[in-house]
Amino acid sequence: MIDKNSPLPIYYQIQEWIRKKMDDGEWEPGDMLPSERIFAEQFNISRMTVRQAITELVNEGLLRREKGKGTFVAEKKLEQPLQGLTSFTEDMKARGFQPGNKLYEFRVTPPSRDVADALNMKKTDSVYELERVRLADNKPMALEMTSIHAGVVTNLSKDIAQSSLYNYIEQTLGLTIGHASQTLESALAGEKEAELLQIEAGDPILWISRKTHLQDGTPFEYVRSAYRGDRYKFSIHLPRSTRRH
Ligand code: 16G
Repeated sequence: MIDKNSPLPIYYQIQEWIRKKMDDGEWEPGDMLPSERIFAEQFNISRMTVRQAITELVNEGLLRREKGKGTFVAEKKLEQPLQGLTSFTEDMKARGFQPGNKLYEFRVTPPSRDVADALNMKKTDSVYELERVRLADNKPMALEMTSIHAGVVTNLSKDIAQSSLYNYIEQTLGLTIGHASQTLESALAGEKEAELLQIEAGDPILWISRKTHLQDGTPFEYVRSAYRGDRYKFSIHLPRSTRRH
């Protein structure tokens, strides 16, 4: 298993051993790893070496540490393509997960200056403010803070906010969603994100901001979402741009 005469560093050999256990399905997402002490005794190596091996796999997202509990095999990350304007509900259904929602906030207010700018609103207009934790098979995936132009998307209710917003907009209101622009930035979870996403403060998250328009160009939605860094990876197709001479 571990060859102390090999030119490969021992921590690396331990990592390969752990990876193999996971590849072979012997260790599955959610399984707890033996403690550092047991590892060290089993392989007759120092705990520091074990810690180094594990820390790198935690940083890669293959393992996760839970304070006071131990180290666990992490869930596989969900790969989300960034092209195509889809809704959370559609994305989860397409993957065979049961989409869910926890609605923490639902109110109608005048828009903040940012939202008014983003959605071309007057100060006297109204906006629906929603705060939702989006779930896949009951597990929190993302926290969404959504502002919806109340003059465009009318009669929104708590019930609707607890299911699919895009479905309501398209099927019930008969509007056509056209395009969106998005930005992504990495960050560390603060207390609020950590609590709602069931992670630790300081864990990695990805903030996505989206502004969405109807087909006629009217902006109707401005959303800031915090995605769990350990549950998501984003993919994008990159056609070679036409070269300029
Ligand atoms: C996605 C969108 C969000 C939209 C929601 C509608 C991103 C970053 N966000 O989560 O802008 O409001 O879908 O989902 O992709 P729903 O129809 O399930 O409510």
